[in-house]
Amino acid sequence: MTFPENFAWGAATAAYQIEGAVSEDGRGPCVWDDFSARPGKVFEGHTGAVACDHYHRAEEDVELMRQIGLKAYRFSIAWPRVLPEGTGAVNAAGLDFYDRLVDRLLAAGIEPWTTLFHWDTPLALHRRGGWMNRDMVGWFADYAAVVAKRLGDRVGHWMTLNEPQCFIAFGLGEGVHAPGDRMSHANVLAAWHNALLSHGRCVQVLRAECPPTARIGFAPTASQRIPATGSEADIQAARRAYFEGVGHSGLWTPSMSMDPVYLGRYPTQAFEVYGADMPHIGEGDLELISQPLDFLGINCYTGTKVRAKSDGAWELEPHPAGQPVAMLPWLNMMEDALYWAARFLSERYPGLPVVVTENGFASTDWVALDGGVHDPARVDYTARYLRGLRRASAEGVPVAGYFHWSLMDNFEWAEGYRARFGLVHVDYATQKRTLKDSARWYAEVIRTNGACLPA
Ligand code: IFM
Repeated sequence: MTFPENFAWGAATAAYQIEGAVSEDGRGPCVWDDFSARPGKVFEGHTGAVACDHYHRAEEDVELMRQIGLKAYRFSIAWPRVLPEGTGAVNAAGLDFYDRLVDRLLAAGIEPWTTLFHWDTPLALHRRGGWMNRDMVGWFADYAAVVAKRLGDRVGHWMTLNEPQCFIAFGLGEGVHAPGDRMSHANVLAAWHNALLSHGRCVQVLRAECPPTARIGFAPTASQRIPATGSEADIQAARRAYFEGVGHSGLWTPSMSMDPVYLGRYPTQAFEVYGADMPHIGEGDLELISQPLDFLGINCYTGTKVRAKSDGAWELEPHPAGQPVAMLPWLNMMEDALYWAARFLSERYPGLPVVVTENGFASTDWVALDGGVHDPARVDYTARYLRGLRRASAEGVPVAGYFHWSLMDNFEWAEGYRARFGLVHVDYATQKRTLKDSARWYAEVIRTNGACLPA
């Protein structure tokens, strides 16, 4: 059994996590430069100042992608590298960097999939209110236009925002990500609404600036819900928990991001649960947010099982003792997560190809005495998840792509460099790259279009 023809086998990264060179060639500061410089915010004071030095090593990194046989590479553009102040003057050197990257990818036969925003809000805009300021909608649109005018002739796939759940809920509500604010729920929801409006306006700009063949989506994440058993009652319980569980997992409920975007409305449960904290929804807001998209992106890592209760309600099932887990405690190995995510999402938002815009596993890999990097847990985790995705495809869910997070080990936000997600190991002292066993295994998965995965 294989994946569909022309399946986009890829890997993903984000600018702040790999580029480094934060003060070079005119790049302006972003909220993560500021946050990571504050004591106690990031594990052992790590920052993205150097990261994987990808800014200087892009050529070598594209060569690694070619060796793995990637068909597609998802990367993000650093807004403050293109517009150091967030608005106004364009930094030509910053834009040139991405221009060269796109050309290198195309020369290597790898399709560029570009994300416009993966959390590196320009500090200058944060000081003007950032995502709390509705002007962000226009600022983001202007930035998107600059990038699209330059790259739109060669980039075929675009994503507006990556995981608004993290830069809004973690960044503005819980304070554990940049900019580190702890605002009221009402403020967080107002910023959420501004982020969704920015997404919608950005789609309009991309449609205007790019050829009609451009494929546009976004990359939210969600708490996946997995039926505890194959019974119809548990499947229905998981489906309800997934979309109606607003409040139980806040903005992580997929309907909070995807209903406005794909259906042009917030879920009714949001009004019931959040009441007066719901953002002001202006005339035309939901029309703007729900611009038609071309693919249904989802970042999917883990999940929780759900069981139907005898009274017709549903309950989340605690993970059993001994549950397989990655080195980050939130990352439980839930092998059916991709199957159920693809199935539930395409039921609720039909008609769009499903693209797994991120999925991956965190470990503490090192270079072994034999010179290799042996990461059997990543291979096993990924095989199980991909098997689920292949099953969804076999049952008729239109799956169109999979992007492994990540191409290489990188700056894992508040966790610093201790969690390694890469297919490629990075020695941060020397910047030496080593293909892990998982990279060689993934190369075979790509080569066989998934046929080599266990049944
Ligand atoms: O590293 C992050 C990425 O930036 C967004 N999605 C989840 C990944 C792993 O935590």
